[in-house]
Order: sequence, then C-alpha cells, then structure tokens
Amino acid sequence: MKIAFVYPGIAHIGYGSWDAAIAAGTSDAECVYGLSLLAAVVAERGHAFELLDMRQLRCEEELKERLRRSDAQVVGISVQTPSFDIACRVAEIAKSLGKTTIGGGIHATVAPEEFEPLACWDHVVSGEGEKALPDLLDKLAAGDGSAKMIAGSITEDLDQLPTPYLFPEWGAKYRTLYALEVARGCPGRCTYCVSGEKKFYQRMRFRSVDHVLREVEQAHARYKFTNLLFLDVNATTRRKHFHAILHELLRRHPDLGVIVQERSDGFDEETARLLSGFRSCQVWFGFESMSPRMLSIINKETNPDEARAAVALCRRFSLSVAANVLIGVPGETDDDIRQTYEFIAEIRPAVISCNILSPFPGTKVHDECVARGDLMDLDSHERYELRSVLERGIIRSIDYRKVRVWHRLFYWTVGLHRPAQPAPAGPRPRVATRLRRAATDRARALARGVHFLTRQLREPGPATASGNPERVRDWVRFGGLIARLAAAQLGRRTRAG
Ligand code: B12
Ligand code: SF4
Repeated sequence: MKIAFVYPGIAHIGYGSWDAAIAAGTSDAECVYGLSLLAAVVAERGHAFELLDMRQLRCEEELKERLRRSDAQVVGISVQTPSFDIACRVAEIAKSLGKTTIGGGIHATVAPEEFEPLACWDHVVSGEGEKALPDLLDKLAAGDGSAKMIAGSITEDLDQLPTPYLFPEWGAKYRTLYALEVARGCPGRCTYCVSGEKKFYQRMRFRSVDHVLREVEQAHARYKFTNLLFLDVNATTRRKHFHAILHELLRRHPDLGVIVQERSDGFDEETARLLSGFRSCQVWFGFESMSPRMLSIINKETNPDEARAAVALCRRFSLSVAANVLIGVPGETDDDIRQTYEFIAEIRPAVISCNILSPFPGTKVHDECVARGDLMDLDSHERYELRSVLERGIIRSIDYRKVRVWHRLFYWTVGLHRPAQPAPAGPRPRVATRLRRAATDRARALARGVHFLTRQLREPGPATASGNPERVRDWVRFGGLIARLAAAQLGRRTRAG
C-alpha cells in the first residue's frame, strides 16, 4: 500500500510560500517532524510513501495534478487547526480521484467531532499516529474494513520509534537545522495551550539518552547539520536526563549551534553551563507575561523573579535570549502589557516573538470564550492563525487596535535595541582600534535602525498609515503610547537621579 502524506499548513501564508520563507529564515518553512516520524514507521511495515508539502506547490491545480499522477491509494493529511478548511478541500479532491483519505494531527486530536460528519474523510486518527496509522494501512491493504473514527494510542516507549525519515523535499533545511524530540508531553496547564488542557499531551515520556544520541549520530553523518533544534516544549522537565544528553552531545559535537525552549522556572545553572559549551546557543523562554495577575489568569505557574533569574543566568554564560510574550488575553489591561513591555525593554532579548492569543479548540480559553459568547463568528478556521487574529480579531471583548499597537511596539523595541556583539576573546585592543570598532558598531546600529524602520513603514501591516482611517488611528495611538512610555521612563530616571 502507498500513502501520500499531505502537509496543508498554508493558512495565511498561501501556496508557494516555502522559498520565500527559506530566504527570509522564518518558521513558515519548518520541517514537519510528525510526518517524518510517520513516514519512518509506515516504511518499517513495508508501506511506500511520498510527500506533498503544499507550501512547495504553486496552486490547487498543481495539487490536483500531483494527486492524479500519484500511484498512492491513500492520502494522509496532517491537520493543525488553522489549516482545517484547506485540509478538507484536499480530502475532497483526493476522494474525487478515488483515493482513501485519512486525517490526523493536532486538530484531529482536539476536535475529532468536526471531521466526523464530513464525507470527505474516510478515517480520522486522533492522538499519536505511530501505531494507529501503520495498523490502519495494514488493514486497508488486506481489504479489511475499519472504523471511521480511530483513537491513536500513546507511544509509551519512545525508544521503539525509528529515526525520522528526512524527506528530500526539505533536505536543504535539515542540513542546517535538525529538529530533535527528546521527550513528549508537558505537565503544565496553561489555559491557552493545547498541551496544557488535553490529558493526552500531559503525560511525560522520555527517550533514553542512548536512543537520542544514536539518532543524532546517524543524522549528523548523513546531513552534516550545523544547528540542532530541541522541539521539546520544556527541555528541562527532567533535568538530569537533559543534562546527560547535553553532556554527551557536547563531548561529540561542540561545534553545533543549539536552540532550546524553556520555562523560566526550569532553567538552572548547570543547564546554562552545559549549553554555553556549544558553538552558539539560543534559549527561547515562554515568559508570556510579566504581570503576576496575568500569569495567574493564564495559569503559567512562573513569576517575574524566575524570569529575571533565568535571563541573568543566560547573560552570565553568554547565551542568546529569545523571548515569547503573549498579549490579547481576555481580562488583560494596558498596565499588564506595560509590565511585560518594560521587562522586554530592560532585558533586550536578541529575538522576540510577540504572540496574540488564539483561542484554539481544546484549550480552556476556548471553552471559556464559547461559554460567555466571546468568540467571534468565524468564517473559516484560518481565523485561528496568529497573523489573522492580529488583523481581524477573534475574541469580541479584546480591543485589537490596541493589541496591534503593542504588538508593533514590542518588535520595534527589540529590533532597534538588539544587543551589541560581545567583545572577541583575547588581549584588550589598542585605543584606536577600540574607537574604530565603537564607531563601526554605532554606524551599523544606525543602519539597522533605518533599515528596520523603513521596512516597518513599508510593510502592509495593521499599523501602517496607508490611507485606511483605522490604520491612521493605530498610528496616533502608537505615538501616544510611545510618548507616555518615554515620559514614564524619564520620570523614573529623574526620581532615581
Ligand atoms: C514544531 C512546531 C511547529 C513547526 C512545525 C509544525 C509541524 N506541523 O510539525 C512550525 C513552526 C511550522 C509550527 C507552525 C505552527 N504551529 Co506549531 N508546534 C510545533 C510543536 C512545538 C512541535 C510539533 C511536533 O513536532 N510535535 C511532535 C510530533 C511527534 O507530534 P505531531 O506533530 O502532533 O504528530 C503526531 C500526531 O499529531 C499524529 N499525526 C500528525 N499528522 C498526522 C497525519 C496523519 C495522517 C495521522 C494518521 C496522524 C498524524 O501522529 C504524529 C506522531 O505521533 C507543537 C507543540 C507540540 N507539543 O506538539 C506546536 C503546535 C503543534 N503548533 C501550534 C500552532 C498553533 C502552530 C501555528 C498554527 C502557529 C500560527 N502561526 O498560528 C503554526 C501552523 C501554521 C499553519 N500554517 O497551519 C499548536 C497547534 C494548536 C492547534 N490546535 O492547531 C501546537 C500544539 C502548540 C500549542 N501547544 O499550542 N509549529
Ligand atoms: S504553554 Fe508550554 S508550559 Fe504551558 S502547557 Fe503549553 S507546553 Fe506546557
């Protein structure tokens, strides 16, 4: 039996977005780890597969043509919430060509009831697919019937999983950035997160250190990748385990750049010390907010002191800090966002991702919004996509004009204040050299500032004054906000002085 895997993740970004995203280095051209794993497990059972990544196709006609030419009898579609409508369209096309359709992925896990009544789906696998999918393909190959709705089982022993198959379509990307999973699940219960609400993702399971290292060795020998991304949402949930992996990786591949994702409460000195041994390291913290009130509302179970301590550790060990913040949360006030903004302005992370809350099905926030009639009428699932939320809004009680202004301000602040490069190691250079370097630094910062501002002004984003009165109002608010923040800062400095 042959399965064509389809990745329909083109919500908001559209067909053919891959090349541009690769050129810009954005996460819109990330490899899809779940599909790499599924390809490897179906291959183990003797099934053939191919990939159709819609980000790499030009239009629906090309998709139809590729499916028509394909000798795959089955089409397996990996669905995240924003791409549900697109996925249904793919399933309709595949069915019209006589293929059997299987839906899976996070949306099939959190909202299987949305698939059930639709005739375009023959089978829907909710939860993890490593056992359910090959079992289903075996049955289909044998001509045995199977239920439409299938609950995937949890893979208890992650060491049973094969090394993911790296689709050649993504080859160049994998060569620079290899994604690695060392554990699954998260014990957190953040109200806005799918992992936090669904029991399925809360149970932690860990791969053994040997199993992880074997994969890294195989992949490194083959692809010679230069950077390693830990997909785990909280790398240090079990510190000793993560330290053992880092220790061994450091011994074998200190030349790698590593990217990890962390909660600020889990980050300790030993982790920072080990990470500092690699060629480079970026730590993405899920700070979300610096308002204790909001941290409690979203049930983040961290506090601003832990965030500051984590950043201080990164500074001490010269690790690059990347910050995730979350705004547009029901119940949030200007003052709550201001506390987060001031923290960001103070720590000056190298990169920021300012997320706007999207009430994904399967989260507590979603259920609460529905219960109080706060969710807007949505014409498509694409409305859940973050950039769409920013432009069109999704929760009635949120003032998105204000959210857009803050959003822009976070990026401006970080874009303009990117920390200077650390001084190179070695003897202190002569005065003339130091002056020349300082002047070059200033000139570069100025050029970066000018480039950044021109890009922001040209960008057809919500806060550009392009003739739309709504956008002009955004600008006026923006100016007012900057003036107020500057005045507050000046007042504090004067008092301190
Ligand atoms: C890496 C990552 C990305 C990467 C790669 C995405 C990908 N598809 O792999 C990038 C950066 C591209 C990305 C983008 C987005 N992401 Co993301 N991402 C993740 C992250 C951190 C890890 C994903 C992962 O590899 N998991 C491990 C693998 C093994 O699990 P898996 O992918 O779910 O696959 C398993 C099952 O779902 C199932 N399965 C999957 N596909 C299929 C297909 C078939 C046929 C079958 C039978 C089974 C099956 O079997 C797999 C093996 O068990 C998760 C968090 C998490 N805990 O999963 C968020 C997560 C998936 N992302 C999320 C979101 C919101 C997004 C965005 C929508 C953000 C945005 N811009 O709005 C975009 C999607 C863009 C789009 N156009 O649709 C949410 C999804 C919420 C939702 N309801 O959709 C998550 C859960 C984060 C969270 N906790 O809120 N993401
Ligand atoms: S946001 Fe992070 S810490 Fe919170 S539940 Fe989700 S994955 Fe866990």
